[in-house]
Amino acid sequence: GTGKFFVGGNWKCNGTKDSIAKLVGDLNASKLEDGVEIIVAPPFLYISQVKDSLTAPIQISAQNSWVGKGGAFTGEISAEQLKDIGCNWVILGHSERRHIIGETNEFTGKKAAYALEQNLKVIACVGEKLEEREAGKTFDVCYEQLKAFADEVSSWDNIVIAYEPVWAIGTGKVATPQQAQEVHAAIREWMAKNVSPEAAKKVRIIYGGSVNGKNCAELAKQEDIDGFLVGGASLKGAEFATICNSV
Ligand code: G2H
Repeated sequence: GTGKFFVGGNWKCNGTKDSIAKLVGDLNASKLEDGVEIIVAPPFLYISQVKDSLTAPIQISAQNSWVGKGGAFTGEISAEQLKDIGCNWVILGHSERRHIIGETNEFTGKKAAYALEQNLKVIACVGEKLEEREAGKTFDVCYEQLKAFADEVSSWDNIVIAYEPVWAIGTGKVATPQQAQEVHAAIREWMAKNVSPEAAKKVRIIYGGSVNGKNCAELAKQEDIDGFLVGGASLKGAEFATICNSV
């Protein structure tokens, strides 16, 4: 992609007021290179705390948003509410939402379209499960998930694509740089054919799945890896800074 290298910290359902204060303190004290776009995604409850205490050049993302306008949707948070508290990004289609909560491709695509309409930027996640990889379906699964986004959104300008093979998530089993590059290149090709050559060139495709301070540099060298979405290692300020500075 032609945009800045992009690193996201997905804190998932982790943290307390105290542990988050410590993490933000560590991020504020870290040295982050210029020219990298960085976001962190705290649990909804702590977004305001993080926003009020973060002085490092890091933007804030939510980990999910409701598919439409707010109202009688118990337990949901709307895109409008995220904008209202100054949160400008949202992660959508994370595999934990797809495979644990049961969100479908279509529902996820609609969420992305709505969030973009509300001027949020979207980190759109795709990725295959282990049995899908073993059955040779990696590309097909990713293409189907991409198509569900493409069917709903009118522009990819404010979308970052995250490729996260499910077998590599939180397992310590990172994709090799070659495995990741192969899928990233395929995603870019799909974009060129099905969206536009311009969008394909421009879009940032980031890798997620057991990225850490040790494996990030090799992955970052791959031509089509434009950044990372980091889970476990983003809960440690110094290690997350190392990953942000890996390019
Ligand atoms: C993949 C990633 C962050 P982890 O889900 O989105 O998590 O780095 O813990 O594998």
